[in-house]
Amino acid sequence: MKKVKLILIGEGKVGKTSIIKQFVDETFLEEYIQTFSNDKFLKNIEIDDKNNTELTLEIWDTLGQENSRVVNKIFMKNTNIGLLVYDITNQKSFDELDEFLSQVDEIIGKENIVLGVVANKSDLYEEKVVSTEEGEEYAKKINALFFETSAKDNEVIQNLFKTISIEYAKKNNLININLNDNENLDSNNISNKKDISNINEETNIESNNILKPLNNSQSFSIEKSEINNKKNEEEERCC
Ligand SMILES: Nc1nc2c(ncn2[C@@H]2O[C@H](COP(=O)(O)OP(=O)(O)O)[C@@H](O)[C@H]2O)c(=O)[nH]1
Ligand SMILES: [Mg+2]
Repeated sequence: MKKVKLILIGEGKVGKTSIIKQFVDETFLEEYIQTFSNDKFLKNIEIDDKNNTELTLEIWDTLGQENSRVVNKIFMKNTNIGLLVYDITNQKSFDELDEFLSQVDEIIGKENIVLGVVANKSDLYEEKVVSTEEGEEYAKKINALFFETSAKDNEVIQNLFKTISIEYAKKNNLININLNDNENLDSNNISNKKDISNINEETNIESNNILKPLNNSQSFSIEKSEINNKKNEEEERCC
């Protein structure tokens, strides 16, 4: 099976280890445990349900030395998929993504990697300082997909890994997705945008969360009304 190297990059404490843990073990830890070992996690992911096509994701977690260029050089080598993670309650973590991106560009070359921008801790919406629009705009600028996630609540985590893997597979011609058989579309003529939106719809249906692609169907977040509903439910329960 094809092995694909995926790395999570971003400031310390934005939730990189938590995102991996939620995806791999479906667990979440409240307390912060600094990552000391350069852990690698393997997980198979289905990218084409109809043809049972799978990839093996080799997910690399940082050493907890996110700002060391020397460490990052080894860490980033031969990466296929890069997730730039920030914390929506921490402006600095968002502002620093550009520095991480420039390292990616230096070491791998932006054009050789599939990129995602991940706005984590969406459950802390009341303390949000980086707006969804800012995150989306940045993702668009650097040609990356955008995801708003909560490792704590397992929101958009499964969708994140699946969508980015499909994007990788498409860019590397590993799959030829033609979801609407009736339209008899020539896959070579499908515009990138249309193709991606179809995939997003499919992934959304499978997910337990209510997910709506935002602009151009290239980004994912929980609908605001869904968050408000949750808030109301909590308020009803508590008082
Ligand atoms: N509320 C909330 N806290 C989170 C979330 N993700 C991570 N955390 C917390 O943020 C802290 C740092 O997380 P960690 O995964 O260790 O960050 P890393 O340094 O980027 O690997 C820990 O205390 C986590 O419990 C999230 O989605 N929501
Ligand atoms: Mg960590």
